[in-house]
Amino acid sequence: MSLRIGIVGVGIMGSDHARIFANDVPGVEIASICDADVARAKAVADAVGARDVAESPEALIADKAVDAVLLASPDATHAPLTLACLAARKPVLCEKPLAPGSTDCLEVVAAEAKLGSRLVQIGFMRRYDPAYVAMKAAAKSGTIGRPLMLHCVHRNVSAPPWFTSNMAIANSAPHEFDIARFVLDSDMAEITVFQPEAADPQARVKPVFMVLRASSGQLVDVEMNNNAGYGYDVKGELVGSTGTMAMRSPAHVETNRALTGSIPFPEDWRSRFAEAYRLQNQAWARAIASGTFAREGASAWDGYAASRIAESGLAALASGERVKIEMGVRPELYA
Ligand code: ISE
Repeated sequence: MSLRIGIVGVGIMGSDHARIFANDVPGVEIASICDADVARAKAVADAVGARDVAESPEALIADKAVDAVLLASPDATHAPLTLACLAARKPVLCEKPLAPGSTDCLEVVAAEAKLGSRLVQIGFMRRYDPAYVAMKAAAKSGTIGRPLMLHCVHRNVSAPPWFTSNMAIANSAPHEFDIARFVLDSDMAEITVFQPEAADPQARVKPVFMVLRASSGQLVDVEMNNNAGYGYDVKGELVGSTGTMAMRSPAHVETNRALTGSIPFPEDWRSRFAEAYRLQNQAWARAIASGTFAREGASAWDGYAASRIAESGLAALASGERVKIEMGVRPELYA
């Protein structure tokens, strides 16, 4: 019997997840879709052959014909709807962030720990990207010696109108915060945040440059630029004591003409990390079908940790000082 998935929110992310589940994840069917825009929900449901359009997220989560839930609704709804999935004992893949604030993340962590079963996975899909997986393996195996530094660059073409300067740290950079913890297998102890004084003082969203010290002693630097202009460009380089490992962005073509060679940049994350999303969604569905959870995926605790780092980064930006990242006590469930 197919795993019946309900999708809450079919905006840019939810509709892409619907496409991935419909085309690239064997053994699942999209049973129900819900969106505040009912017309959009119906259009996506028709496109992917979903049986139902639910009246509300709560109705979708309660639907006995829905076995598991993907949340791609607005950020502020992630934690309460994840709690509703836990109450219904339904596995949930919640798009990042788990919550805009770490306190709400901890509420989810506490609820899942009380349940005593891992039902929550957070959509930090870069953990499935082959480049970061290779970096993590190199860090663990000693292929490039002792890991010392991780250089990260995360550039978007342009920030949408609703995007604020703080969201560079709170919404975009959590991908780097999580992937640094994943690759180095370490929490982050401190963060310092800089902004280029040369940036346009009128700019709504300015670039930020962050330096983090990992609890295991490495340094991580992150350039976050939501208005790079030229393309969607994510880079990563792990520096070890005897070598380095750098990410190569996947490109299918290089065009040479008129004395020029060019390799196109993707417009956004959906194509750049298409393989990561596909692998993440396949692993999530496979784990549920086998009655386990995707150990390599991001847990609710990982969602909390990324949020704590983001909050500390915002405090560091405001103060201009280095900020210690204070973490709560990690429940045994996430050991
Ligand atoms: C955005 O906030 C995301 O979460 C996307 O996954 C990421 O790729 C994008 O660069 C961020 O701005």
